Amino acid sequence: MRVLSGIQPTGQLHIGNYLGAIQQWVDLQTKHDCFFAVVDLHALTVQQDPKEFGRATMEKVIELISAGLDPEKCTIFLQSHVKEHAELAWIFNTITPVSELERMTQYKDKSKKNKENINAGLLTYPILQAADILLYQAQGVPIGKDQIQHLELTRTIARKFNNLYGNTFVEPEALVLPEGAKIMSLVEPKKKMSKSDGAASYVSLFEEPESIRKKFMRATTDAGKEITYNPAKKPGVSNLLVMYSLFAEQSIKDTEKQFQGKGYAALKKEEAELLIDKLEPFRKKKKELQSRDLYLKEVLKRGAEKAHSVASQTMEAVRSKLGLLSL
Ligand code: AQP
Repeated sequence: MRVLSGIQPTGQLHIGNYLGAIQQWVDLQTKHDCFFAVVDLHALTVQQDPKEFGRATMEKVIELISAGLDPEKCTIFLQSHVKEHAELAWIFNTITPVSELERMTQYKDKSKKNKENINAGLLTYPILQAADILLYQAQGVPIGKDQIQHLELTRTIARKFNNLYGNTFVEPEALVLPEGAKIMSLVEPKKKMSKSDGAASYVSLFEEPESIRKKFMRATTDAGKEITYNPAKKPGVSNLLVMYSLFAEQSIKDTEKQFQGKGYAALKKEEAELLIDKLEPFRKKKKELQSRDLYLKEVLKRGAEKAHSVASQTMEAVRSKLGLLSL
């Protein structure tokens, strides 16, 4: 199976990103032909400081490798290194109704949050995402729950192009985990954990131990004392239980049993220590990679070449289907 997924370079890689998406990537890379992109063009929908942007992009590559991606087992590349992404996105712009884009939840949320910069890119973001995926003829796209609506639109775009111009694209399936696909904010546990919602709401994958302890101890919990899984009535405790069970690799039921009769404070304390322990190898690996500039550049060069060789073939087929002349 061909697999593709991506992550933005800006902001912190948090445990929501990890449990919903990256952990799947690490697992899939040993079984499938995987392409993972740092989607730097997507991040430009928010204005970036050019000096900081390059640094953040390289840091995201470092973080993905630190979290378990192995450049020998999968293709890691930057979206902007493969020009076909922008080219195919333009073609898809011409077959996607604006009304479909306007009903995307992410567009509505982000335009509410960024009232002073509702740019066209924010609206057409899912079209570029469709191009990212369809260029590689990916059958599987490992994502968190928040991205399912965009993946549906990608499938619609693939079908529409195929109907209009003849069979060209594979219709991809979303690979969404049964648990962890939507980790909630530590502050507002009815909202998803999000890097743009303030540092107290998420734990970074590379967070220092003291800060992990503080964030868990301050996490919002619910009325009552009992530690039971009930997302509707106890969203805060349920979110803590989900995260604990995923990091401890045990069921939610067993986790409930483990904390039976103990209070919320005990759960928070033990959860913080569990995460400190589990995230330690990531922190170590990140420090080690930070000085390996040449190696990282080589990884990206190889990744760009491999990605381009697949993307250019798809684009050639698209150009020919559309009647765009070649030289
Ligand atoms: N809370 C989450 N739970 C599970 N999965 C999540 N993902 C994001 N948040 C959660 C998944 O992580 C992958 C990469 O995400 P992204 O870089 O595209 O960023 P995002 O989805 O926009 O993540 P944020 O933190 O919510 O960013 P902002 O604040 O900018 O909107 C995706 O597969 C995503 O589903």
